[in-house]
Amino acid sequence: MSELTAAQLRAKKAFEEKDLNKDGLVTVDEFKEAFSYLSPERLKQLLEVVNRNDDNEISLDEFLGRF
Ligand SMILES: [Ca+2]
Ligand SMILES: [Ca+2]
Repeated sequence: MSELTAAQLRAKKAFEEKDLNKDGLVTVDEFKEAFSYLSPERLKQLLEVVNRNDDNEISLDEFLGRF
């Protein structure tokens, strides 16, 4: 991976906080846990944007792609 910008580094930190079991992937369940304050519809929309390859996990690359 190329050099990360400051914003990406912050995002990486946020990603690692959401990755509860520290396996390097944020599963849909972990994602829902992290964004439990969002409504179910909003969560679903956000997931569709972030999880671009439509598996049930969000990789760091997918997460950083948002920034
Ligand atoms: Ca995980
Ligand atoms: Ca994915």
